[in-house]
Amino acid sequence: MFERLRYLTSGESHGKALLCILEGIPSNLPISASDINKDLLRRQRGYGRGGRMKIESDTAQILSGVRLGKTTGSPITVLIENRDWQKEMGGFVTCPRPGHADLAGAMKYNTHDIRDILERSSARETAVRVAAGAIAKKFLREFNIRIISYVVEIGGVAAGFSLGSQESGVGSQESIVEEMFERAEASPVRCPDKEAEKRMIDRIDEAGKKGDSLGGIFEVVALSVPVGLGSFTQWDRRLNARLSYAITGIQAIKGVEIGLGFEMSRRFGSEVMDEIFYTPSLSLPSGGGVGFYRRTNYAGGIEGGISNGMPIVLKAAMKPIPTLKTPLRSVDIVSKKSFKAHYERSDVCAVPSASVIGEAATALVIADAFLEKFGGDSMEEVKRNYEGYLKQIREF
Ligand code: EPS
Repeated sequence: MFERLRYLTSGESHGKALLCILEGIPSNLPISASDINKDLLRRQRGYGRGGRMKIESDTAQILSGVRLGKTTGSPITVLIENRDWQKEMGGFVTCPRPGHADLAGAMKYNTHDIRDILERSSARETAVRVAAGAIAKKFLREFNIRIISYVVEIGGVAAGFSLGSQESGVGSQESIVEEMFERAEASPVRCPDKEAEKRMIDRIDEAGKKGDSLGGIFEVVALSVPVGLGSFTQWDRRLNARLSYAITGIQAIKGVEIGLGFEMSRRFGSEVMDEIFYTPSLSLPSGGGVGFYRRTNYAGGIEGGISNGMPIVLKAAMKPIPTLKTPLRSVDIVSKKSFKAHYERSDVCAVPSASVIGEAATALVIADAFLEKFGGDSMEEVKRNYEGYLKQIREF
């Protein structure tokens, strides 16, 4: 799936630290810990998070691959310390939570201490994935590509819009997205629709009072992606497949839609294809599709597994967090006796955080596909290759 970028994470939720090694970022990209910390903070915010987020204040330490404020081309190592770490990561756990990795994980790894499983299956790991994503975003920004997100639904409360379901055309989509993103950044639930925001907060409060949890849907948009990333030539080269893989690799994500997604299947073909137009003087911000344009973006910026120069739009559905204060029936793995799973500390809703993680997963895929197409060892080389391609597209 990943052709030019590789990354691995390690670390446990209550272990000493989380760590990530990202390989394949070219040399001479300016990067600092503060570029990463901005996104770490955005991931930690959000209405509905539990007590843990008051304890942690995630900060990145860059351990390798950066010298004098610039990447060297060597693997980049990022470390985030856990404040809430404990020797041996806390006590023995024998009660599996329904919906979590606990029982299947314990059986698979042959342990009767579920702590061995839950410490790594926890979504705490996403902190360091967001760090890797922040570096990918910084790389993409050099080519004016931006990856943004916002929340469109929480616990069945939907915002009054979703770009993936809209019929707006080319230039207007970019400006709509920028405006929605600004409003999302100022919203405690990362929702640009003020009226829906209030109802989402009420719904989270209602769930919190009941000791329950909520999921939701977020949208990620990649702006100014050039035409030509990904390929139809093989199933695993398709950009939509690569994005879906990375997004469903995020803890608790249960579904992905590209563009109009499932809704496409309910309409006539003539209603969901993006018609093609041509104006010689037109130059899109992405440099992609120069002259050619579409007035709609049902495809979500990908046709035949290839970016088509329109904004890439995807939606992801997150299930409610399985760690609940509400007792649920389960069975102790040592005594084999029934009990009711019950936990004191938990998040009620982490959809706003998940949307920031979705940005990171998307950025890593797009940076990888970009490097696959315009690869080089230094930023200067990648830029030269990219400019040569833009010239070819302009003359097409
Ligand atoms: C998580 C459970 C909670 C969350 C945690 C993910 O942690 P704890 O069990 O320590 O209260 O707060 O999320 C994070 C720590 C984070 O950084 O997002 C889980 O079980 O997945």
